[in-house]
Amino acid sequence: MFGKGVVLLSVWCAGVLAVKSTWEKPPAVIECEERAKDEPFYSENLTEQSCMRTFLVDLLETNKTNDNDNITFKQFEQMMFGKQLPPSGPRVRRDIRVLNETELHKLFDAFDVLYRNGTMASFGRLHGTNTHLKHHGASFLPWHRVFIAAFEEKLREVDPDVSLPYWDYSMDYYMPKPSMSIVWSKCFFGNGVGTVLKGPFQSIYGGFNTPVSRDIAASECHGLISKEDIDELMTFCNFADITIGKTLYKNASHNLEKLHDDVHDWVGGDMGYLGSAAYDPIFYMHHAFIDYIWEKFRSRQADECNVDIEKDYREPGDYSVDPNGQQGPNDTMHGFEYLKNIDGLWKNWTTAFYSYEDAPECPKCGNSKYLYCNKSINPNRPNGVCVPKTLDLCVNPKNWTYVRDALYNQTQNHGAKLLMGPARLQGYGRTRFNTEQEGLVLLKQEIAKGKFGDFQFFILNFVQGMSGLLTE
Ligand SMILES: *[C@@H]1O[C@H](CO)[C@@H](O)[C@H](O)[C@H]1NC(C)=O
Ligand SMILES: *[C@@H]1O[C@H](CO)[C@@H](O)[C@H](O)[C@H]1NC(C)=O
Ligand SMILES: *[C@@H]1O[C@H](CO)[C@@H](O)[C@H](O)[C@H]1NC(C)=O
Ligand SMILES: *[C@@H]1O[C@H](CO)[C@@H](O)[C@H](O)[C@H]1NC(C)=O
Ligand SMILES: *[C@@H]1O[C@H](CO)[C@@H](O)[C@H](O)[C@H]1NC(C)=O
Ligand SMILES: *[C@@H]1O[C@H](CO)[C@@H](O)[C@H](O)[C@H]1NC(C)=O
Ligand SMILES: *[C@@H]1O[C@H](CO)[C@@H](O)[C@H](O)[C@H]1NC(C)=O
Ligand SMILES: *[C@@H]1O[C@H](CO)[C@@H](O)[C@H](O)[C@H]1NC(C)=O
Ligand SMILES: *[C@@H]1O[C@H](CO)[C@@H](O)[C@H](O)[C@H]1NC(C)=O
Ligand SMILES: *[C@@H]1O[C@H](CO)[C@@H](O)[C@H](O)[C@H]1NC(C)=O
Ligand SMILES: *[C@@H]1O[C@H](CO)[C@@H](O)[C@H](O)[C@H]1NC(C)=O
Ligand SMILES: [Cu+2]
Repeated sequence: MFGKGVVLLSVWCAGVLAVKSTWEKPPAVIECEERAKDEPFYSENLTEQSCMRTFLVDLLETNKTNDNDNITFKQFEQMMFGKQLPPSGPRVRRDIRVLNETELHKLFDAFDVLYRNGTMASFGRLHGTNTHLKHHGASFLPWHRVFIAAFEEKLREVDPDVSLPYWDYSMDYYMPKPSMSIVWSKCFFGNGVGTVLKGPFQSIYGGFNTPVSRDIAASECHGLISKEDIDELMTFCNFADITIGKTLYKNASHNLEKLHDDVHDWVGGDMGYLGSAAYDPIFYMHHAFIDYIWEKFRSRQADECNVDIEKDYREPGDYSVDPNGQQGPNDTMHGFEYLKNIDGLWKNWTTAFYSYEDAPECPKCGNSKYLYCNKSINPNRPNGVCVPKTLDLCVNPKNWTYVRDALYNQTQNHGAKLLMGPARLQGYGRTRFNTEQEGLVLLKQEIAKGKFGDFQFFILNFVQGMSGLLTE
């Protein structure tokens, strides 16, 4: 199942479906259940449900990379991205709530261009293809570091003033209800439940032939990353201490990939599946924060642990859960074949390419009008942690009028010069159909093909379980 492209990020705890176990289980489901037994929060019932769900989503498959995607990623090799200074110069990444209005608008405009000219879909497909080459193992951190830096470079081709912000959800964590955070307003990510119809990322299509959707805070199994989680990571010294090897999610509390999976599943919808996650712009801001945490870890490794951070990797034979993962240090980096996995550990990514501004802290909170300090909001909140305002405090948001299907052919966005995309067929550059309804039709066609065999009775539940993806 690992090579198939779509895997629910956290395997053991998706428990949305009510299932009766009277079918003959396919080998992939049995294998998934076996693996789950090694996990710290093992629950037989939940595992059966979530392995089944994973299996069904696998059958739907998202699209594999195509020729156009290959051209897109070849460009990074041509510019020797990583080996030479980035064409658009160094950049600083900050929490998204610290950006001023102009900066936010420039960011959203750049996303819009990359969406309309097909770049976002190329990235979404690369991420969702051969997922075993960069998940559940040692290459997870270095691969995603390069992937989002490459995406950021594309944003900067549209507008050189833009850099990729991070979303520090360890602030949202201490809100009474993190789902009420300002990020879920029109000022930032837009609505957190159902099809994304509000805010700057409205009406874009995701990996399942449906508009991007979310289902935040739907399950108690998945949470955001807390300051305590981060503090625990910082007690370790080696790459192997915080990454996954042969065994899935061992030592979960100090495993950065597992913690990251939980955030994907907490957001839900497209973000909950490897095949579709990178179609939701939140993906990039989530991963920028994971990369930020990793960078803090690396600083500590160098300063306090005396570790050579360009060489410290996992041990041979213990690179990834999937034995075919090709996640060794010298294996090529998927999609960026001119690089090796270990090249993602070069120091100069964060010296020559990008650097991080520290996350906002009390009392100033980065001068953000969306963050504040109030100790009484949650007595468990560690000192110095800012509290995001609630989503009702997004005042006078811009009336976003992005026309996602508009032909892409203008100099716009604050005068930035744009490359002109190729003439586009309807839906070109996306994996997409036009409407959610058509997506549902596709799913039903797949079901009708009998792919699900003995599992037909299960499908209704499955479709309901997918409601975040298929209906508002
Ligand atoms: C697991 O499912 C069985 C059958 O539905 C039920 O009797 C049992 O209580 C469940 N166990 C847990 C821990 O939920
Ligand atoms: C794109 O490149 C990958 C490997 O980089 C290859 O497996 C795939 O066949 C290529 N796709 C096309 C359509 O050429
Ligand atoms: C970054 O460091 C690596 C390894 O030392 C080197 O090969 C690469 O060219 C460097 N990149 C830049 C932009 O200097
Ligand atoms: C927003 O930040 C940019 C720098 O990125 C600055 O040039 C601009 O003046 C700021 N705008 C406002 C309204 O503060
Ligand atoms: C889990 O971590 C503890 C220390 O925190 C260590 O003693 C133990 O060996 C680790 N287990 C695995 C399987 O890595
Ligand atoms: C990777 O390649 C380097 C240099 O070619 C070599 O020194 C190292 O032993 C290799 N590592 C592994 C695990 O093969
Ligand atoms: C701080 O939070 C508490 C509890 O939510 C609230 O009652 C109080 O008004 C807040 N204080 C300020 C200055 O916002
Ligand atoms: C937002 O813009 C649309 C299209 O320009 C317009 O129809 C609508 O009335 C506007 N809404 C508000 C609240 O200004
Ligand atoms: C695209 O832009 C070019 C140059 O600005 C212009 O000549 C052409 O008519 C435009 N095409 C469309 C479909 O707008
Ligand atoms: C889309 O725009 C980006 C940024 O300008 C550019 O790098 C890319 O080549 C464009 N893609 C297409 C298909 O035109
Ligand atoms: C994959 O792409 C083809 C066209 O290249 C399209 O017809 C098909 O619907 C796509 N499948 C998915 C699942 O997006
Ligand atoms: Cu990923």
